[in-house]
Amino acid sequence: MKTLYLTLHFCGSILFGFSQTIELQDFGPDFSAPVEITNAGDSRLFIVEQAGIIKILNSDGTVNPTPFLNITAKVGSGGERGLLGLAFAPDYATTGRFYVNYTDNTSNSTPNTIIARYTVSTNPDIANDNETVILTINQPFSNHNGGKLAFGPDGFLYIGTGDGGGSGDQGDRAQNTSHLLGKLLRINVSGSTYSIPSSNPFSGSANGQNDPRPEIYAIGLRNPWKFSFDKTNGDLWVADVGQNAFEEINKVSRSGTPGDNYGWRCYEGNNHTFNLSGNCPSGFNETITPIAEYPHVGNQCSGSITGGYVYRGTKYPSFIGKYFYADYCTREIGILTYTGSSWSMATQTSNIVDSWISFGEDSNGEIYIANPSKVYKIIDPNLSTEENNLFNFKLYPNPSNSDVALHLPSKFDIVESISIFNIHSQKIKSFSKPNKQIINISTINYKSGLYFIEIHLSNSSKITKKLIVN
Ligand SMILES: [Ca+2]
Ligand SMILES: [Ca+2]
Repeated sequence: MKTLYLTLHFCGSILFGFSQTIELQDFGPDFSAPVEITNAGDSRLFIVEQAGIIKILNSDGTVNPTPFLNITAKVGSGGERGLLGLAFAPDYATTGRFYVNYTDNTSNSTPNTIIARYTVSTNPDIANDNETVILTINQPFSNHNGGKLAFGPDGFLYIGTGDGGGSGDQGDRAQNTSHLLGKLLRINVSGSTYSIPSSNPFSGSANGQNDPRPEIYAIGLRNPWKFSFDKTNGDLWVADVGQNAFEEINKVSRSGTPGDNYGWRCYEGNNHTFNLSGNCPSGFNETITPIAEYPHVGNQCSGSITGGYVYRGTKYPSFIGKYFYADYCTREIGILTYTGSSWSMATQTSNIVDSWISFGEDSNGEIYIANPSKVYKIIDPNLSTEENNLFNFKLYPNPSNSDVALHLPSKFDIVESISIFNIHSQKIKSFSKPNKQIINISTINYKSGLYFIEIHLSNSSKITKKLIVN
């Protein structure tokens, strides 16, 4: 039984003056430390349990009795260790290949991070057991193991590594290009093992012990938990867990520029100096400036960000183009909303009940979130009731007799175009870049019935409103 779990109100955007409300819909049975949720291009969700099990959660909320994969015998789990990442190859439908990221069981304190390939069996719900190890990275400490895997729009496998751990990146690894730790790696796994994309920043490295590692794509990460690609435009969103002061969210267009420097351990967040000794660049302006940050408040577990996704689903128009994130420590869920020139941050500050570990996206772009034992679907409870209030766009009178007024927000320059469709999806009127806040539309020649008004915004989101003509 699906139950509505809790309601969060976001009162954030000054520009629009709207309040975004979300609800969490309990989805599926209990899980044991679900640390990743992803899909293979169909209706199933794959739930990664930290101990080393991948379960299939079907769209009806049932879980297959036999796990998709069980590698608990190889995985060392506990704290920040475990089976942490899962990504299906872009050509999974034909190759059956998928990739996992886990810490092995050789040591609790200095394990190895293993990136490995598996394949699906002839049964689409069960994987083969045989493993091909792609990459091994020794961990100097048990924590900060990164763990996220995702294929970029370029078809390459991106791997988020933490700085290896300890505290304060005492090994100064994140800025050291001869280490794979503290990096975003990018490799081509379309062959039998892996190869280096020629556009990687150190693709021509001799790859000796003190040379830059050619697998590196970007540097300066502390513990990216997690990163994702925008399904629509390929933007790369990286949430990096902070040390003592700031949590940060980075966005780079179209997966960024090879060699991007995210700043750690020199800087946290937006130009907060942490430690300028060692391998630092000459200034903060040589690093990626986060698009959002928030400070820690209090002492113990005062901030630990969990990065999510830009919503690109279809069910909840008011979510489109917004970035969802959460925090394991403050137990909040947050949303970044593009305001036309920057991203405004809004978080819930009360009545939050859980330590949010991971987000997930299904093949339709709907998004999910997990606490240590449950997976929830994020939904907009106002979808059916708020059609005349989304972002304060108002339509009146509705139903209309001879004309209707479309009342845009004061910053109407975010509107790219407005189109009116009849019930047969035929466009009967459209105009672009409105030059005034209130637009009067004559409906005198419209047949009686239902119409749809689509408003396209400059952040690529679309709002659809129903209009009834008498
Ligand atoms: Ca580590
Ligand atoms: Ca940073």
